[in-house]
Amino acid sequence: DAVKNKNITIIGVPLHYGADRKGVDLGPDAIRGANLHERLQALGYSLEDLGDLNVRRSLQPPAPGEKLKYLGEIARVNQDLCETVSAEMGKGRFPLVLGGDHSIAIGTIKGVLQRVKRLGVIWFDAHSDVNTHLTTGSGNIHGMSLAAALGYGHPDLISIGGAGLKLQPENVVIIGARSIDPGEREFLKAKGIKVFTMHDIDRYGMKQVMEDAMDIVSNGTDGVHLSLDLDGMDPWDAPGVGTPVSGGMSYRESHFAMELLFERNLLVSAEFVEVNPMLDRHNKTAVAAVELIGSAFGERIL
Ligand code: HAR
Ligand code: MN
Ligand code: MN
Ligand code: MN
Repeated sequence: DAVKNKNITIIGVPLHYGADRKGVDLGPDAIRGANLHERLQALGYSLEDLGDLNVRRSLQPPAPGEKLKYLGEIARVNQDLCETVSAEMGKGRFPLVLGGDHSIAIGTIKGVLQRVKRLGVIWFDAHSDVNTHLTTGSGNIHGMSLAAALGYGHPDLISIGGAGLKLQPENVVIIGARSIDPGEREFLKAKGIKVFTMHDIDRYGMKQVMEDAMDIVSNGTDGVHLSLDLDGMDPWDAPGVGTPVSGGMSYRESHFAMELLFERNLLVSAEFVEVNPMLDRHNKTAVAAVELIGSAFGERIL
């Protein structure tokens, strides 16, 4: 079967400071509670769950207008995550990271980069997360994580995992975008990052989009990381997210994308982020996350 690495390490990161909104810190347990372990074990994977990284509670709220809210704690948690991911990959294991807000992609990607220098990334998201402290409107670091992984943004974010460790823009694709800020649009253009917007998915269909995306991220790389923000899905199917945007990928489109990803056997690591059970009904978004994980790891209808 396609995925060679049958040894998965689950790492929970109960961080909400990057979204500056409570509830997404409950994401890791909401996902575990949707039978993540059973689902992966049924596919023949051997799991180790490290539990959750430590995140400080009840920090002082940021000053009004702050452009890097909770920078200190976010940088500290991401450094810890980076080291944990890198150590697990060093043992030959596949890191499966559960968020938490999307700022944790900085730590995950930096940790993977320590092991796979030429890394491709598929960024599944309604947003492009390429703001910096200079372009952000909200000051929320979850909107800056892809820029930081590319080497742009505050020194305390881009230095995580070691100076000079970064993604190359030609090895990154964004899929499902439909909410991009003016500063982000300029950034994406200037760096030449390929974005498959919802318009492209409408126009070409998910099969073509995924084939093109996988060609790009696998060209000249030694592995691919999947960073999946649940708000990439349509809020109808994934209502428990902090920044829902209508007009997203359907349940079937997102499943199909995961199934195609499994067939190509490109992944070396993955993260599922922005699940907020406090905004949900019946844990629907965590259930969707586990179903997507199932498809990405080889589940088939028949
Ligand atoms: N672009 C906006 C900002 O930077 C919104 C970011 C949205 N949130 C996320 N990221 N969930 O994907 O504040
Ligand atoms: Mn995101
Ligand atoms: Mn998003
Ligand atoms: Mn390339």
